[in-house]
Amino acid sequence: MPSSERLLTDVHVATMETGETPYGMIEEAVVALSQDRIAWVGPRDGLPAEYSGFTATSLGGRLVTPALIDCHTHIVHGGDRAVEFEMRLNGASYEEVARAGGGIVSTVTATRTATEAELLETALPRVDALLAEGVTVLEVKSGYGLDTETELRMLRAARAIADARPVRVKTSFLGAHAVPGEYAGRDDAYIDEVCIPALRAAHAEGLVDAVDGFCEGIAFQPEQIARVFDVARELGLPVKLHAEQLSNLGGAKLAARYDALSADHIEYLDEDGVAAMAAAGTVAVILPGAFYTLRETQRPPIDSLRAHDVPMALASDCNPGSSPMTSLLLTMNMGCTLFRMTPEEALRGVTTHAARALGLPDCGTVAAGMRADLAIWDVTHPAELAYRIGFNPLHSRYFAGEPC
Ligand code: DI6
Ligand code: FE
Repeated sequence: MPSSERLLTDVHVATMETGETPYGMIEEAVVALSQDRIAWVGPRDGLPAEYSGFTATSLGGRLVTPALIDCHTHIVHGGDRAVEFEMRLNGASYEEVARAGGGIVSTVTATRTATEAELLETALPRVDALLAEGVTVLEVKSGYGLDTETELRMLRAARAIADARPVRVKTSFLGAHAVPGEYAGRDDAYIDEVCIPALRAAHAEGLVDAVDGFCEGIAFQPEQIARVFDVARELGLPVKLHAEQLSNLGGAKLAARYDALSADHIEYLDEDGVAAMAAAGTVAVILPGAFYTLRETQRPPIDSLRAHDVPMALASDCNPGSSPMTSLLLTMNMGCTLFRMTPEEALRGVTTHAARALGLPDCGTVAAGMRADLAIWDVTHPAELAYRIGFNPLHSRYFAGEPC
């Protein structure tokens, strides 16, 4: 019998509130949930009388954290690129892979031929892998359609994830991801004739929560992204940007000029870009899965981001080409081991700062008034979440106040 008023007792809570204790930790705590919200959290001895009649569940000394948030994914797409991965490891050159129809083009072709139901069905096992590690909010991008019809179909499939599973979905329109074959050499025309009209159509259908782009030599130039961002601004949509992943085109600065929610990847970000992000309150989304898969060697400027107090989020970047990864726990481990983030930064990166990268004020910490989205873990210290490799200590998840 579901109860909408619950007490979680015998827990330690990493609230992720900033204050005196690392992780905002409260030992020997109680969390009171009312409907889909957190009503109260604090030390067991301080529980106000009004909550003492709530239905109590003892969690046996387990750790409670905010539920995890994956703030950058391309989880909806057709096909995969395992054969291309194998070809490359058997010595095929980039050209040979491309001639065999590999690369991003193969994912665009597979996505264009998939129905909405197929896009949903193939995304769900990947979504389930994330949920099994305590995720309750998932960002999903379009960007493998590159025509209006397919971009909208991807976004509809993304929205459908939230009907199929207990998870919240935030969508980002990524029409400016790559130039499709039929527009080769005519990237400006693609932006004007396809990307911007598709954005307007997707927005009119209520399918867009934010607008993203890929600012890179192999994708789009800052002035082309700016044209898309102008339309986002006109439509009242926040922006984010794949910036400085392979080179420095000043994408993060451009994003900051548009008060972007986030600039993502940013391996090649310079000090100027960091300062611009700090001034605009733009979150740095760190994506170690792509760094690892591409065997990149340039690391994102973590020390400089820290020095400028730029909030750092961590995300899976789940995509079939550069990050076929569906684990935020592994992402946290990679953030620590590859980039020297601390375990506390890593946990903040998939909770508080991930919420901020999505413009969500109602999740990412365990505090009164926030959504009752929680992860319960079989660990004694929160550093264990980032420390282990390939081990999932999730005990249970609460989504909108209900265990699941
Ligand atoms: N950056 C990436 O690493 C991926 N997209 C992006 O904007 C690559 C996408 C792919 O290869 O399918
Ligand atoms: Fe990405």
